[in-house]
Amino acid sequence: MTTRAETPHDDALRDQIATELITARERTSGLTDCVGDADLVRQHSPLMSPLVWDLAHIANQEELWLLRAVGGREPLHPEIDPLYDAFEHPRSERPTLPLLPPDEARRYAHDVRGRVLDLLAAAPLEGSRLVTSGFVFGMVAQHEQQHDETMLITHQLRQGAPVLTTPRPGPPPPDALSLPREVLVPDGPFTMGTSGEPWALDNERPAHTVPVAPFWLDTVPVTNAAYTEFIEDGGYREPRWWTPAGWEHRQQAGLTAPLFWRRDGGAWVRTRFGVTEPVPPAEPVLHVCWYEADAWARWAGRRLPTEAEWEKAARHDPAAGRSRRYPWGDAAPRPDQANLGQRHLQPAPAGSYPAGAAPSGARQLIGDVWEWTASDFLPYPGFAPWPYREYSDVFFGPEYKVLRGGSFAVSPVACRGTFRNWDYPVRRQIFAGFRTARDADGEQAVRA
Ligand code: AVJ
Ligand code: FE
Repeated sequence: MTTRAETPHDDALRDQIATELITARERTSGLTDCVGDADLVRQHSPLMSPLVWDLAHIANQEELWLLRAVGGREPLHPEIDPLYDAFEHPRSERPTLPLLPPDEARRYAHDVRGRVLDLLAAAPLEGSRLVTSGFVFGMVAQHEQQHDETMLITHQLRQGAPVLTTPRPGPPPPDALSLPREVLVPDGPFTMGTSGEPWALDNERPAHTVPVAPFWLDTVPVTNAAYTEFIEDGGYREPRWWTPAGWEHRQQAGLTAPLFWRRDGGAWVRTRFGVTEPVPPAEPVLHVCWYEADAWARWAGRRLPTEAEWEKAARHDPAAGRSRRYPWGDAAPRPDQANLGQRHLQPAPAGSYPAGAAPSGARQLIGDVWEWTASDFLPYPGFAPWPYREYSDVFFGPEYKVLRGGSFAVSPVACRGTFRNWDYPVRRQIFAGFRTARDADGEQAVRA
């Protein structure tokens, strides 16, 4: 036999790739078909691209990586490549570019996708590193889902009547109010990062052993109720809780509460996707920057966990002595384990998803809110940029802080215990909250 063997495994992989691409496109369509053309081309915030830019950028990346790099095809519209290169034009200037109008952007995305599904039926999934295990197809599906989260952030910043609705998460389990405040993660090295996860991105690689001293970690993310105590205690007026850079930013930006919060009489209300309602006390706090998370932790006598601590809590199985894909094991997330994929437009109450708990008892490490860590975004020992430098390599350095765990807006395909996100410490529009830690020095856990 000289032709490529069609194994059942190969068929299953092609089906999985097609499902992930189709799932991503349904979400993209949902986020762009729910508003009119004026809302698609408008810049809702200087921090964000117009939605129509994300739409054509998604298609352009898919064309570059799948039709051109894998399929060897000629460009469909070579003249538009520079418009959708994220490094040629910062977000703030994208509205001034001669972008494809909404109907043309949709047609471009549709044309690319039709050709990609044809290619997928025939392309080899071995023979080069790019296609092995379907990596580059998985990378493109993750890329579209990452931009879907970006577009959801644009929706959050958009003014006007609500256009998105999803069911709210259910109530938390009965034990949510009696959970210990913190859980112990015992002393010892663990395997951080991965060398075997087929669709892991370059910054998650390679697997390496990291020593981690014992520490206590919050069982659940910090809630709105706990965050409000800091506000009411004058936390925003006390320089001692803030780093010098954090205090300077707090002053200069006039921070007094999380983004999208406002006082209404004696109570806090917040606006989410066009709906204003009282701040729900049991929900993990969202839309705080790294400086606010860090200040809250110091006020509470604690600190943010390092990235290695976070990953050990989320992946290390002390019974088997190895790192797993998720807090609950290696199997893909079920809806009762994690709030992912924009099933809800909000985090679930703290203490939800007991079936998704880590061995330590920590809950909601995956899903609900991105969690700020203490760590700068740096390459792991042995890191090699792949398949393009602009994904991670050009961002490494102390100006970015790492976020872990994914939010309600993150798709399962772009979420795992090794996944690393990063942003500037001043950013608040992202779906980020935090939990805190402290060194373990032999005494008992602090009770709730
Ligand atoms: C990993 C979320 C920081 O949106 O800037 C999308 C993902 N990279 N297109 C970003 C990404 C290229 C990236 N983050
Ligand atoms: Fe992108």
